[in-house]
Order: sequence, then C-alpha cells, then structure tokens
Amino acid sequence: MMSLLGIAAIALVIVILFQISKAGEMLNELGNTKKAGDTNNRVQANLFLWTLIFGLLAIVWSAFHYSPMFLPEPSSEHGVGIQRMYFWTLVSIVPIFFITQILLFGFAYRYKRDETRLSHYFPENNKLELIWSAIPAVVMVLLVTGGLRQWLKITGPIPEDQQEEVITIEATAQQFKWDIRYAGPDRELGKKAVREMSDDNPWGQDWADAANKDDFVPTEIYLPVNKPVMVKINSLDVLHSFYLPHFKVKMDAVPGIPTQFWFTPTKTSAEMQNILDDPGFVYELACAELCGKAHFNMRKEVYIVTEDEFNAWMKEQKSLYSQFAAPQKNADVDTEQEKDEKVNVDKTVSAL
Ligand SMILES: [Cu+2]
Repeated sequence: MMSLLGIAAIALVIVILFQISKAGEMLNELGNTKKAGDTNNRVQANLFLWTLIFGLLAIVWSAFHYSPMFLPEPSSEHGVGIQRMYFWTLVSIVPIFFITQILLFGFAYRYKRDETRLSHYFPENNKLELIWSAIPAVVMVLLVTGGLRQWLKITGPIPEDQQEEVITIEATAQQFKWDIRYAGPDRELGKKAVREMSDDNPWGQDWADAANKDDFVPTEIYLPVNKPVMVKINSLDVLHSFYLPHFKVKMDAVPGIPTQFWFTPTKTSAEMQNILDDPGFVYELACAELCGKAHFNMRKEVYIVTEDEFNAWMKEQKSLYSQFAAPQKNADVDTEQEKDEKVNVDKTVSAL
C-alpha cells in the first residue's frame, strides 16, 4: 500500500512539473516573452536546487534507516574478502556520486539564463580531460583486479592442503526445488548420464560407477564448520541461481553448463543465533533468479554444525543406491564380478 502511494506521489510530482513548464511555454507564446521566460527559468532553476537538496537528504536518510536490514557480517572465509570489496567500491563511488550530483544540479541552478551575463566559450582543456579520464581508469583497474582475485579464488581449485577435508555437494535446480546430492564417505560424486534417468533414478546416476554407491540426497543441508565445501551447480530446466546470502555465495545454475563454487563456513548455526541474539535464526539457501511463479518455493534450510554433529548426521543418511538400485542387483547376481561388486556395495552401505 505504502509503495503504491509512493508511486502515486512521484507520478503527481511529475505531472505538476510538466504543467508548470507547459504554463511557462504558453505564457511565452502569449507575447509577454521576456518576463514570462525569466519567471519560467527561475522556477526551473529553483526546482533543480530543491531536487538536489531533497534527493541527497533522502539518500542519506534511507541509507541509515535501512542499515539494520543489511546482512550481518559474513559467515564464510571468502565472504570477508567480498565484504571488503563492497567497502572499497562504496568508498570509491559514494564521494563521486555526491560531487557529480552537486555539480549537475548546482550548475543548472547557478547558471540559469541571465541577460546581464555573457557565456564563456570553453572549447577544451587537455589537462582537465586527462585528469578526469585517468583517475576513474586507475580506480576501475584497482576494483576489477581485486574482484578478479576474489573470483579466481572462489571458482578455482581448492588448495592442496585442504583437499583432504573437502565436502563435495551437487546442487541440481529445477522448477521449483533444489536437490542436494552429497558425495558420501568416499568424497567423490558418482557419474551421471541423461540416459540413466528414470523414476527410480531421478538424477541419472550411473550405478556402474562405484563412486555413486554412497551418494545421498537429504531433505536439509548440513555442513560442517571450518571445512571447505565444493558446490557443483546445474539446472534441469531454466536459469536458477544458487544463493547463500550469509556466506556470500551466489552462482547461476545454467542448464547444460555446470558451474562450481567453493567456500568455507566459519560460524555454526548455534553461534550465529547467539551473535544475532535470535534463537529462531536459520541459514537459508534461496534461488536468486526469478525462475517462475513458485520461485519462492526454492528456499531450503541450511545447518552449519560441528564436525562431530556432521559425522553423526552423515551416518543417518541412506544412499540412493541402497534405496533404489541395490534390491534389483541382488535379484540377479550371477557373475563373479557382480558378486564382488555386491560385497563392496554392502560394505559402503553399512559404513553409512
Ligand atoms: Cu529458481
């Protein structure tokens, strides 16, 4: 309701401004040209000045008023770096914004038409142009270089010394849900193929690949604190976007083009509840791409827990193989190789 009123108020102001300028033009045409023209110029110049004053005040007010709704300090290692980038980007652009707006509206006010003043002819100034081209260019290069460094870090491989403890998950988006497949105890996601997809095998896992036999798809996302998490992202239908706002993780899910992202959570859900003094706080996964009418439905809860809690949770999970594929295999074991496979699978399943 408030936003509708706001839009109506803005529309009204635009109509009033239009009518004022139209009235000025009509007075001009009526013959009293000089006097009406000067009045019109004065009105326009004053409007520029008031727009500047109210506009800047509104911007400063809204920045402070809405700051309690900003996200808390990031809960991931790389999130701190991204937060630092936001800070330096704002430091670079906010002063420029204020300077350019003051010059833009201020000049329109200060240099309104005045018969007693002659225009100054100012064709070019190489020194000035060099300064206002070079400074933004240097600032842009610094910001882009900082951004690229962060980007290469979060999309690149996990450092050697952390490879051992990585948790690999695969996020598959579809209208309107996320399915998260965990690599299981072997820390390796099994291969998939479209031809394998069926009601009993919704992700098309290739059961011939041993790495598939401990993969599981839970209903909630549990992740251990302080361990690197590699997320492999894909989509079954349209564009979606894997968004964990508190961890500053955001990556598009593109059909046919797998993307990936890795991050290290640094605060458990319980710690975050204490920090925010909110016992009901839950981390969430959202879809950040407007992907259809039930887009909102893609919300999923994320729990960051200690390593022990995570291992206990892992043990409770049932592999997809044990639920869908294993009974069929048991029915027609006839070769030595298949017998061996079955023994291995049973070991993996019991390990879970
Ligand atoms: Cu979506």
